[in-house]
Amino acid sequence: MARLYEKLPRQVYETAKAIRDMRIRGAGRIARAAAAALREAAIAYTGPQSREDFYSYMEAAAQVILRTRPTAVSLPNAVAYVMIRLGEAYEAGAGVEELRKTVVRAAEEFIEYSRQAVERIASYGARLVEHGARILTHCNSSAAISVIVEAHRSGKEVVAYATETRPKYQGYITARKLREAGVPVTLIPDTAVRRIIEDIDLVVVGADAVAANGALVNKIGTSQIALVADEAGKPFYAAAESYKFSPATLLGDEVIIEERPAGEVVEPEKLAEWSRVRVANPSFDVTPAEYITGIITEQGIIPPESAYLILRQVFGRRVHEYHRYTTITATTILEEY
Ligand code: RI2
Repeated sequence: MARLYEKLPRQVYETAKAIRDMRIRGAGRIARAAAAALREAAIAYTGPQSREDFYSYMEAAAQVILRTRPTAVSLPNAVAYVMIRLGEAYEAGAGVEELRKTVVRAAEEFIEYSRQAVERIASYGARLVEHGARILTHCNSSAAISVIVEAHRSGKEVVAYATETRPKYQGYITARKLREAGVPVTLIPDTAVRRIIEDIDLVVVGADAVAANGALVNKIGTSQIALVADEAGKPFYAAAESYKFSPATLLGDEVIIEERPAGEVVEPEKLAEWSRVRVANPSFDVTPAEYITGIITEQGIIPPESAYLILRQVFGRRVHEYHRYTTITATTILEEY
């Protein structure tokens, strides 16, 4: 495998590193970047004009992209979308040029689908929002932001609350984005959610993965917000494209929760001072279906219990093939290249 890795173009490693270091982040963006990296790899292929070589080269590229972050299932789903189509063309006997075109076409199809999915989510989600609504969001989700911005664009005079989202403060990005779109926004510490929940009409967050039982895996702190919303009787929605639903959970697997470096929680240059303290940095948590009012997908707004139906409809007979790519991500993370 090492020999094949050497032949991969630089862009593949750069994308993988950027995903791992969270310079490319957000489940949807990661997925689109993964598909784009596979497209670039296919275009850049200069190896022997043999179908077998091209196929193993693309498998190697897929592996590098997959071994970056384990939780957002949109990553293996995007890779699988492309690689399954490559596999089918390969089985049908296609030559290198045809295989290359198949990869480029599939990657572009996925990217286009993903963009349109976020637009549809914006439009479905905005219908849930009443005039003058006060909306709380957490972390930085382009799907959740799209709902808030679309409600604002349609003249509903919404206001937003964004949590800071320790430890990496992605809530700052959200607050700026909402402000740039003209939405009045209040930035709050994560710890202030229960204090301000009475001022909120609904919560809309994103998703890194949705399990077959309707549980939501999203940025750490999401489940606390869901509990607080439940206690206060406020609706709690997740905005999730269908490729954020986890086919592996149909087969009984759990979603792996990424543990990130301690240097994101305490100042990295002061890590030595903390050497006698274990610092935990789980990046995601799980919100059970019972705390979720609905999931806004590009196919409509569904109760969380219908996650199973979305999975059956989207992945159907290909569930085992998708599962293979999820397993690679889950078992082999954060390796150095
Ligand atoms: P969109 C992010 O993960 C957040 O947890 C966010 O809710 C989710 O991805 C979905 O984001 P991270 O990459 O796809 O910041 O909606 O760890 O943009």
